[in-house]
Amino acid sequence: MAGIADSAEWDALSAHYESIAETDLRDLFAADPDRGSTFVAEAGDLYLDYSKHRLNRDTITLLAAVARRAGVESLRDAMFEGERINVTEDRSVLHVALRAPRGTELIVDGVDVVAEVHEVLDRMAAFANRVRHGEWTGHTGRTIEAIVNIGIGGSDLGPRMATTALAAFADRSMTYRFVSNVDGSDFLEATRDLDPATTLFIVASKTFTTLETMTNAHSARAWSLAGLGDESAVAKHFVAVSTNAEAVAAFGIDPANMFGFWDWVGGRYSFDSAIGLSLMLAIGPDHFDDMLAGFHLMDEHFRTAPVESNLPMLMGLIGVWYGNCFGAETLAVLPYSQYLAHLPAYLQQLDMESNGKSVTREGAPVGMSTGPIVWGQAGTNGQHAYYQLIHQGTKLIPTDFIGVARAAEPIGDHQDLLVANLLAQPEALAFGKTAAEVAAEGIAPEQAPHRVFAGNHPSSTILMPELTPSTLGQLIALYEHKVFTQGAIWNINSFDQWGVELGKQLAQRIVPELESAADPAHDSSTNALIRRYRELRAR
Ligand code: G6Q
Repeated sequence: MAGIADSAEWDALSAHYESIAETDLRDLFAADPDRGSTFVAEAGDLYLDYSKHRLNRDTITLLAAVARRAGVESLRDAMFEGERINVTEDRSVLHVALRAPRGTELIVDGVDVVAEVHEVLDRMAAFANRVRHGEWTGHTGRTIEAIVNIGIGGSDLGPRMATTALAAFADRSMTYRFVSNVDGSDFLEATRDLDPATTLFIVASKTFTTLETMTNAHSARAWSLAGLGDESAVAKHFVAVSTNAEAVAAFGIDPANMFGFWDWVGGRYSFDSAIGLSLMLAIGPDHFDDMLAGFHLMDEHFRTAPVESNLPMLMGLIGVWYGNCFGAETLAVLPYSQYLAHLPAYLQQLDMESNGKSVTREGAPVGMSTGPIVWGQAGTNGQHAYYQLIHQGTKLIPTDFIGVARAAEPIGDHQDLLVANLLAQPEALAFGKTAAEVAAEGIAPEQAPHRVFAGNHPSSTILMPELTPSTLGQLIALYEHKVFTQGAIWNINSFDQWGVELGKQLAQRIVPELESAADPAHDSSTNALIRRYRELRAR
């Protein structure tokens, strides 16, 4: 299949780029005073302002033509119908089925996957309610006070991000911890102040073979048994989330306490499956349902809205515009909500693991720049650190600002101050400060070049009324489908992760070499590092 770059639609976009590339955001706003209220789109509770981008109506029309030519809509429909669009693993991609309403139907290989999803959700809800209501007790009969999720990557980042995001909805009488790193200090610090008699571990691993997770799970079991002294305690203090029932049973977890999911759920698309059990324990089944409804709302928007008003498609296309026409390399995601502190790390995996690919679905070189480097942290902290580079550096950094209108628990004027910063930054980035404006402030001429802000730095602003389970679901689905849109345009498989698999194998090869005294068998650098490590460890 010819790549999108070989199409007439791409040629038209490229020609248009040449004509608009030098146009400044100041010019665009001067030419169209209504721009701020017309270059906007809404879906559910999310309002997207994309007026501060270096584009006009023609750009959107041409980008939409590119999307149609690339077959974004047909690939989307294929995903929703359960086709095996994850071609390298020969799997369906059905995270949208995880939030399909009860009673709807999606038959894949003769099985109604929606019914299966709700069966697991019901089991999760029954379990979560027992723990939350104190009916599920530990080995000594005490109620559970701490939940520790052990998982990594897709089995960690989602529940970790969402448990922080929805802390205002959580049962505050329990403690929630997340252990992911194989560095023993992660486990030690997470459990240091916990009591084995009141701690429940969730071992979350799709494969139940991942080195980090299994190492932490075994340490957790040893920690529990050291405190409780009896193998039978495992059944009361460990549950599993996995697709590998055999390995779960071999670990000693009662299969009745295993919550399953399916090979058509990718790790980074899984926190609304059983992988979100820790989140459900925190916020309760009803709030979890509200979150799924939020996801579904955005799924339906993505499935039905025309490209030009489809939020995920617009965001995906704007990313393609900067990445492939302007040559931007990164995307900053800056949520102005402390509850969303883990969102950038979550989106890093979602985007970079999905679209960090260099060959097409057919295996040919992709021939164009693909997924961006995603980075950021919660505002306003970054303003006192790296925003300098966005404002006055030499790089083009498109930015997503994310804001929440109402605070979960308002105190004083914090929220207005937070939102004032959220609004001020995109404005300053877009419009900068000219030499004339600097001079008018009475700045000495030799200082002026340092005080000028070139402006013309593009950004989107996403606003939501409040951060709730539903709006979080909408936001995450928005980014999932944005990533999908871009992958479809580049014709890459956004649903495999062979680079991650490689990492899983490489370390396994070195482990025995660290233990042995034999000559290591790598390149000279790795060999020298292995020898140095052996030496340092022995000192
Ligand atoms: C996600 C990736 C990866 C995966 C982890 C954990 O899409 O595949 O981040 O989630 O490697 O894998 P397990 O759940 O199998 O332990």
